[in-house]
Amino acid sequence: MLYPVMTASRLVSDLSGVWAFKLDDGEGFAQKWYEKPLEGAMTMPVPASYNDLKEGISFRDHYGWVFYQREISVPAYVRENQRVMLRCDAVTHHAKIYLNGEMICEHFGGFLPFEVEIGGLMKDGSNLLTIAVDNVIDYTTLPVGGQGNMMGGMAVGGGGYKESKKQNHPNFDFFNYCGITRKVRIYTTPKTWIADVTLKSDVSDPLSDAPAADIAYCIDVQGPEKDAAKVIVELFDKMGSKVAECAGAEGVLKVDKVTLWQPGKAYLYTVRVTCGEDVYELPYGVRTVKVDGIRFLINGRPFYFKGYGKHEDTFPNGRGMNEAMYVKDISLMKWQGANSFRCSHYPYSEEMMRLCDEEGIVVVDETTAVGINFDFGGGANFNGQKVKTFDKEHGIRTFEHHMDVVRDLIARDKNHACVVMWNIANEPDSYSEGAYEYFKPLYDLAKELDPEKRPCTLTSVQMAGGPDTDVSAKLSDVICLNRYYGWYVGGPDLEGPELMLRAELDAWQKIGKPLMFTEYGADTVMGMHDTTPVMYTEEYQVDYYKMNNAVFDEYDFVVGEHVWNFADFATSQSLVRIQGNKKGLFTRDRKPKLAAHYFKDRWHAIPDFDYKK
Ligand code: GCB
Repeated sequence: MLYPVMTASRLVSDLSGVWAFKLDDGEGFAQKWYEKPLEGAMTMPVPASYNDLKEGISFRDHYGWVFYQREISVPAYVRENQRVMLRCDAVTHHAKIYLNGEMICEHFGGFLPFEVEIGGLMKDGSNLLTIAVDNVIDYTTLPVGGQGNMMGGMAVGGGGYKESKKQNHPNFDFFNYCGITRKVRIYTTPKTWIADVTLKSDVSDPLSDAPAADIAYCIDVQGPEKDAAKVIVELFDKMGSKVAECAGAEGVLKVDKVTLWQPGKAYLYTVRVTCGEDVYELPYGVRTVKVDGIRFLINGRPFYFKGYGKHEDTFPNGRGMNEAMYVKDISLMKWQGANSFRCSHYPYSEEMMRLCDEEGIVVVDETTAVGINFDFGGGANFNGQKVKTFDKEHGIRTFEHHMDVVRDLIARDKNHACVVMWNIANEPDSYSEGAYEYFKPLYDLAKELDPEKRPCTLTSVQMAGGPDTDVSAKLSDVICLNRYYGWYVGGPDLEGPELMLRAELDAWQKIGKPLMFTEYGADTVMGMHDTTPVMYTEEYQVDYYKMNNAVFDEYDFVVGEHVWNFADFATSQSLVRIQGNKKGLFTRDRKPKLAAHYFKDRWHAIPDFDYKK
């Protein structure tokens, strides 16, 4: 799906601002709140997660629906002459959209965009727009919700506890922030319009000084004149000079001397598509990505991933988009000598992806598939009894939606130079009966839909064991491990875990694929110090990382290290979470812990390319 931009033929109107808002008391749909102005509404900014914006635990942990509302209008002459679209970039997790009391659209999944045509449905003057949002998660949704607290296993007397009200139980370790978390926009196009642009570059010899590139394109045109409309595609360099042009809905832009998009040294061309009356423009970086033996090649050279698993998590926005923090985070990454991050555990905003293209940050792009694992919480997460994740009768029921998420993610992000790999799922049950059958079609779909055929992976949980039990060994192009040797495994001992880590790497080495660590980390409370590095102190975090990194450095097939996490973040309350997950190198407000300085030294000494021979 194309990102909405203003061009010579398209208008964009941003509906960000303060909307009317009300928590559903259970009567919202029965009383048709969407038909008239919300009574007794409170104020709520869009975009933002609502949870931290008003006080009280019952507000923060509200279970179920909420209603957002505002008036919209579009001049009649625009509606007569153009298609008028309402686009939501992300509504978490389930949305129903009403215009003047009629439901016009429903969408499942909280982290990808959707849109609906509204021009023909609008009346002159003011129109009442209501967006109802549901935050309920269960074993049919992504992310997955369970029926008990996955980290509650340590609570004493858990057996006697009965919940007093319905609540969500995330089967994952981040706060279930919800609401209209990204922008809502109205945009227009001519009646015959450019519906999609797909680009794929072939670079003759990316290692030469002046490589040539063939950029193959495919333009999807829709509307009454789609067969007659003439398509022209032009390519402009950074200075605005035209470097190639081609006619037709499919073709190849030939560039004799291409400037490649490089990690840390981005270069973006502009692709301008003209089709009849419609004009669409997008930034585009030319680069290659390939797995070759135990190497991960970008532009033909062995790349080493230095960076983080992250979250879209700031105060008080929650998961709400925060462009100032995006810019700050990338500045901190560069300060630290990092070159990459993973969109754990859901697709990030389109604004962040565009920024990474612009800043030369390498991204591992992830679906919303987190929590597909019924062993979390000691396996008692589902109704207090042990159920196998892929049990035909009682198991997970996410597959169809998971396929849709892969489809929509690739449709949204396929043209981004920053994206070098797709992550199909985080810490799923990749080691039980049924795992291969569940995951194989998802990998196949990603490969089929991605014009670039980027590498695919899943980030594997410690419980998955090694290559003999984990389906990643067969399915993933790059083995991605989430491992906590010296924290959940063996902490505070670092010597035994070191041996275990080495033993695991010895086993993976035999399968001949590149491997990276997509998570490793230790909870650390900022300001907690000791001469003996005990757990939770800043000293322990540094020692933990030194041990793990020294082992990574011994293995040529280890092609990257993504720490867990870039910054402290909000999660569900539990005995092992001290006002959030504290594994950040930075605090939630982006102050560096000792380990941030340690990594700054380490990463500035590690080159982006050719670190391992
Ligand atoms: C994991 C998860 C991540 C958690 C992390 C932790 O394995 O993938 O979502 O936050 O561990 O800190 O326990």
